[in-house]
Amino acid sequence: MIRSNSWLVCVCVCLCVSCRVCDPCELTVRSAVTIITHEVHPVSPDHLKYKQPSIINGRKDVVTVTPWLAPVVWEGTFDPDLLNPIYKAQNLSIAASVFAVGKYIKFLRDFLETAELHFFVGFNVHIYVFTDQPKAVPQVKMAAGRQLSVRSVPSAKRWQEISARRMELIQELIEAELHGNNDYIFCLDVDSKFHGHWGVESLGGLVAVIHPGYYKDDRSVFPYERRPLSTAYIAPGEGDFYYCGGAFGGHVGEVQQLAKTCRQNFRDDAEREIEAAWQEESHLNRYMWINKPSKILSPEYLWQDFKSREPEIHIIRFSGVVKNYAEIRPNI
Ligand code: 5GW
Ligand code: MN
Repeated sequence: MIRSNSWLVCVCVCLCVSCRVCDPCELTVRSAVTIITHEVHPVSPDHLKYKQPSIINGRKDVVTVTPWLAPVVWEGTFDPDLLNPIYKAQNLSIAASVFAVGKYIKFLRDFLETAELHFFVGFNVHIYVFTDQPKAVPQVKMAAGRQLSVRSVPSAKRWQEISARRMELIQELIEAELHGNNDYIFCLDVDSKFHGHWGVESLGGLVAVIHPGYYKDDRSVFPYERRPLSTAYIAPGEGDFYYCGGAFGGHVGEVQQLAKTCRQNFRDDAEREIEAAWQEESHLNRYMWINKPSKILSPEYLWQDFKSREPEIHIIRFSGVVKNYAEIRPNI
């Protein structure tokens, strides 16, 4: 089936044999249907004017491609003058999910207001807010083509409950509403603000953001789940990068698969009375290790306000605010 937005979607039915291609614990949680998406080549409008690309000059202080040949997006690796017209012609819709439960509702206004200024400006954007306080959702003026929907969720006493339900609600949202209407989705933390451009350069099949806290570290010190009993287990000599739980996304079909797998793994762990070190972030890291992201976003896409600026960070696009944990978190 060829979709109007230039994606070719093949549905393959995989017959499971013990071929050792898949990790056994992934096999138990994956459905027999795998959706593979292939992005077809970008089509540029005729006679588009933009800066000449160079094949020898570019960022030399950072790695801009992974060993599996996925681009790593840093300032200076893409040209919005070229990308925007290409993606504009596709009339895309980008969804974003954000949870604002309990005291975290106070972060929502800044998140929404700054999203208006920086997040996919000029594109169709649909933000889905999941909250236990729908009446407290601030009225934020949104530009044409942008909309907000509010979804009620029950209050939760423990973060672990919220975390466990995030993947489930994202999966349900995609299955019930996004397929066919939205092309991409990003799942974002609410305790963050946009400070700079975040646009179509971030689009890809499966998109992960490098965590700002560990990007210079050896993988042996990444805070992956290290107990083999957990489905999120990654051994000390394994893994690629440490990815953020606070921002991830991609094509809706890919994110549906991710959410479904992480949710199931979370449940399998719960049955064995084990909770991964960083809950869904651990499961996300396990998923992204097996299912290599097709695009990686640099820590420009989720910095932390308390961190001092590093020389390779030329722009901060989205950043976590400093929070008073004692004030905002329910009893953990
Ligand atoms: C988070 C931690 C402990 C207890 C409660 C929460 C919590 C998270 C909450 O009470 N309400 C809520 O809406 N969240 C959602 O989960 C927010 O979207 C939040 O941005 C996201 C992740 O939690 P964070 O931001 O506290 O996690 P870190 O790792 O960014 O500090
Ligand atoms: Mn956060």
